[in-house]
Amino acid sequence: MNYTLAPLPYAFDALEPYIDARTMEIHYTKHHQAYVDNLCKALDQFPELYKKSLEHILKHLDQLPSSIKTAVQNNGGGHYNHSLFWSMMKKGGGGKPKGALADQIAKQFGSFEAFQEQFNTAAKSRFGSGWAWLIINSHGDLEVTSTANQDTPLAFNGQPILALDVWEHAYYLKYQNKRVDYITAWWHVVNWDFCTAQLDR
Ligand code: MN3
Repeated sequence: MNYTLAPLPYAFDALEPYIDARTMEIHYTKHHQAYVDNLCKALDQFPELYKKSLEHILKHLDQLPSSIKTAVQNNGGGHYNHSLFWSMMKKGGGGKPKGALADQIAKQFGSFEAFQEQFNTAAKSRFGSGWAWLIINSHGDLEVTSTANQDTPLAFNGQPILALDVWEHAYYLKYQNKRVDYITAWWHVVNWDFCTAQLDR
């Protein structure tokens, strides 16, 4: 058992009123914890896999023993995605990125607003459960995309820059079926400093 739940970088109520404390508490202590536990349950059967990084494992899912592939894809992805997601938000976040990320967004999408619109569309139109992403794609360009369930951009060689969880568990208590309201509110807590630092990874 090698993976553990890292401390949340802020209090459950830090992202109020945009993301409510009860949702944060359940999302982190129940959902994220379950991904960690179930990832370990799968890897415990093949402990040598603990020597590989989670990123490596998620980039090479086809190399996994078939008996645990789906469990690792879902729960390893869940652990990886949520770890990023918590860090990509902060109290007093929002606004626009600065520096290198701002420049690259302007170059690639024309403007921050044009990028935001593409991202919103990806987040709104992801059917069912999944994630919206800004990634660096395999050509080294910024790209907006989305994934189903807990699939990660690592599987298609994408490096995450910004992520939004659009599973209902991320917003249903406060926003019910109004995913668009959740997306709109979430922009107020984006941690652009963390996202910008992802460019240099
Ligand atoms: Mn989630």
